[in-house]
Amino acid sequence: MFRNSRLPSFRLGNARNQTGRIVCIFGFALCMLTATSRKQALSADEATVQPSTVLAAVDHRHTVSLDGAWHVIVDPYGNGLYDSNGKAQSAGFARNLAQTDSTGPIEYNFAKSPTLQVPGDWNTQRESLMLYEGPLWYEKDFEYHKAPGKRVFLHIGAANYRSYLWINGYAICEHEGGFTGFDCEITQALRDGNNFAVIAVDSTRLADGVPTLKTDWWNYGGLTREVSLVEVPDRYIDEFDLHLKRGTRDEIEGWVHVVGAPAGSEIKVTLDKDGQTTSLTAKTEADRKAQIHLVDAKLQLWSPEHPVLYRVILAAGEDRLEDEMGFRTVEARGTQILLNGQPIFLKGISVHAEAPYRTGRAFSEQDAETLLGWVHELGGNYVRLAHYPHSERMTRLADRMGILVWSEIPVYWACHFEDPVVLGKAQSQLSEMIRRDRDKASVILWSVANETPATPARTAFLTTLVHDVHNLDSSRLVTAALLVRAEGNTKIVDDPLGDALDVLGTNEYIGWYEHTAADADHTQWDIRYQKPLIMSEFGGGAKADLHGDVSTRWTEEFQANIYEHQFVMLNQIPQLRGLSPWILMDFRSPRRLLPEIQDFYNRKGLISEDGHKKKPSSFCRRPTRKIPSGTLSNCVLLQPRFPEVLCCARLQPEIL
Ligand code: GCB
Repeated sequence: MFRNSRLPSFRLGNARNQTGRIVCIFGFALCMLTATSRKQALSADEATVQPSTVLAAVDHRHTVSLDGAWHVIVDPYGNGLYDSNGKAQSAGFARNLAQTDSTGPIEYNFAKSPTLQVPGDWNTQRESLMLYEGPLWYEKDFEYHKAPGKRVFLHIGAANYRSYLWINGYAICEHEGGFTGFDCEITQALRDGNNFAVIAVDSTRLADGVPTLKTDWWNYGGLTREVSLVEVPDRYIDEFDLHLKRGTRDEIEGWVHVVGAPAGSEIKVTLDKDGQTTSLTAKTEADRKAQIHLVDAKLQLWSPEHPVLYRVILAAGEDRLEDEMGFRTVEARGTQILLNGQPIFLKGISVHAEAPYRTGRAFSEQDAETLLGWVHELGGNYVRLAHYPHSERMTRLADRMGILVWSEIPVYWACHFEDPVVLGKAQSQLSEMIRRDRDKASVILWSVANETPATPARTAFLTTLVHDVHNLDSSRLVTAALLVRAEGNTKIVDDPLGDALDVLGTNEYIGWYEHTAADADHTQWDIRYQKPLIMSEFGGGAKADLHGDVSTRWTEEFQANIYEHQFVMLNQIPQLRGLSPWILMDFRSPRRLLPEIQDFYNRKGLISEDGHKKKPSSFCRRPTRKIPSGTLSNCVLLQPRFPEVLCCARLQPEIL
């Protein structure tokens, strides 16, 4: 998110004094350098800080990667970043100065500092940074020759949590939010030839941040996803929305937005499937958007069984953007979720962006393949990407694999719901998430929150977010994982937010945080909304390979027993339309301190961080050739490709 009020006020050109020397005042130190030591790319007036944006389908554009080794300076007191009032300033390390005889003391040196890999959290790259939360500087030299008439953006896949960006000493933009990608225009600050980028990332948790101070996941800091340069023409497509119109099987509707396009500019949209093309031209209006309505009688619909993707080519003047997209509808009708007009049951699991095998924040294609591969192996057609937007590689792969996605922003637990500034931060992350992933057929649910207390301020805050989603993207469903209250053996879902949601999500931990596993068998659900319900979390912890009887906590047997009883209960919830138990893989959390069992890991994974499959995962994969009689006759085959695999989530008769 970009906040004007907090922009670094420093401009390199502004600080030049009459003798041609640049004077920077930083904290109590005065540093000077000769102006000739750097070739100036901009005059004082030209140097501007622009709001960051999100370029749609940026991963399909021509980019130059800046991934790899970056010099880093750990700056625990924010010495080079904040002034004595804690305000961000540009007069510090951003200038990447080197000591010469004519300068005052320069107390940092990027060139002599060690490196870390980007993408990657800093915590798992250097032992001493495992628990580090604070500012850390990144610097990279790069060569760039900009083609005439092009604009260039610096793309950041994710930087946790606040980041400040400079090119060649010029402040470019500032961003808040650790899990959404953003793009900053750097056209004017670039030089032909040698350049340097400096990015300060501060992972300090903020009471008024999103999320707020306490979370149950590791606060991995740094440039956790890819960094690249993106070149676009002067007029370029920054955003589009193309989706199948509800109630149809062949009508694609939406719009394409072209930055800088005068009204009446032509846009061509082409759909290509194995050489069979359909196209349409449309004209931009005063708002630089062209409305699209394209009919393709032979359109093949995307679904988990047939994840058909089209090549979609958007052409606007000199800009050409090619994407891969599937087309499907999703809607809620009564207590049903309909995919392409047909009822669907979401058989899935929750996943954190924790890297399998190597730990740390997940970012790579291989991470995505392992995590989503396990989801398929468990028989899932759906995944809840908790608790923040995951890497775009995950949603791209979900598109290709046919896995339906719940994607959410980190409005988690006790955010400062009374504070309009916090609302602004949540809104910003929400729109960045939607802008990036609105081209993914796999994403069917936008979640606005997880386990928030049902106060009036919270409900007003989240209702605003729900309306935002409906305004930004009316083609998908809005959900949230709600807390549930209990009276005796009855769980009551009456959170007032339920009014605004399209689909209810509920978390419960019978057998782990409350009661015994067997108590689930007698638990009734009183759901006060006639809407589809997803059991968005349930489960319990086990240390991989620790065995014992079902009453011994932390054993795989104890964990499996929770699942056994949960399915008895779940089978009795008529409006259950999906489940995503907690969680696919063990993940690091600073709240999980029990020695020899947790050691900073939340152990509720069905799989350990090094790939050990615990008992409940085989429970879900238990070969059962025959469908048992009685209540189990309504069980869902979780793995349509291997029909012998059975897991017992009941479908309603009308779905079967
Ligand atoms: C929850 C949270 C999740 C935690 C989980 C747990 O309800 O939504 O973030 O990790 O419980 O393990 O306690």
